[in-house]
Amino acid sequence: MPPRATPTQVVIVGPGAVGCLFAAALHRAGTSVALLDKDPVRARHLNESGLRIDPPPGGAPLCAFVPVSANPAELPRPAFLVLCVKAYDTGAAMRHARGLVAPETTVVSLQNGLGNAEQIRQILVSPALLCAVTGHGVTQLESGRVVHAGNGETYVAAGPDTPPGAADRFAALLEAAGFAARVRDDCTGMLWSKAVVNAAINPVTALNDIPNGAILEHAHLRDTAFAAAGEAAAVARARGIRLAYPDAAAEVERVCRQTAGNVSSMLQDVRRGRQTEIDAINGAVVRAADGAGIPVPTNRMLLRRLRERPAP
Ligand code: KPL
Repeated sequence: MPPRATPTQVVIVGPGAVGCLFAAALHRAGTSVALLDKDPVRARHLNESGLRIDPPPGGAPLCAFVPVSANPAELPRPAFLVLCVKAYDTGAAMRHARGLVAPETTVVSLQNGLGNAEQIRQILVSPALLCAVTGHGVTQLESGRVVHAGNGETYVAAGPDTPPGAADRFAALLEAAGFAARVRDDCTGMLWSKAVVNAAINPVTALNDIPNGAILEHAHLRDTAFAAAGEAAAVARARGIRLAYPDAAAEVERVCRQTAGNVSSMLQDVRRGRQTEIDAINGAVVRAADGAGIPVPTNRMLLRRLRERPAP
């Protein structure tokens, strides 16, 4: 008899919009997956009601009962521990989940913003670490209820501390779950390529309470978004970082069209009165620009205006 295949274990930390989308799709594909939540009450609720992902109009909803726990001791130590939490929660989430990291576990940061890997390295000594970014547009309606409003690619990149083959193995799991996943060889370039787009779309949508596609309908908002992206791209170039596209404004336009109906993650945070990722996105651009002596007035203005919002 052939040896029984060992199930690939994935634990996703954070049942937000992205975490629920990936957990439900991996589960449907037969991958053994569980969710770690920081909130025991919500974890109990998610176990009872399951996850529901509604695709763009016309598609059938994806419903899945994925085990959710707030107690890491109840979960298996997985092959991939995938952080899908907000950038400002990275440290706390990693401290909560650290007991799940076995010698063979690869930690995956599937998050927005810059500086997540650095935060993880402050908590785990020489972790096996993989970075990933996704362009999927997802909106959380309530706990476990997500609208999948726009498709996008997911990129996975090995860093200096990624075990050989881990990026390919993780991308293959995502592909099997129906996601277009590509492996990149340049982690910093990949993270900045996403951050440049987020620096444009997220604050402009958040400040104006509009979906991503509406940026292109108003000349002054489009100009602001393109200026923010152009500045961020100039900072990346000055630091010798290779972006995945030649023209930052054209990339912002492409993502706005691809995720036109989506409410950006930052606007979702603003609508719920929650903290935003502005410091890990435009704040990180401004800090890097200051280090390189590059003017970034639009990023500075967006950062200031988001920070000036009344505290949640
Ligand atoms: O990453 C996103 C976000 O909302 O944070 C985009 C790609 C802009 C989709 O809304």
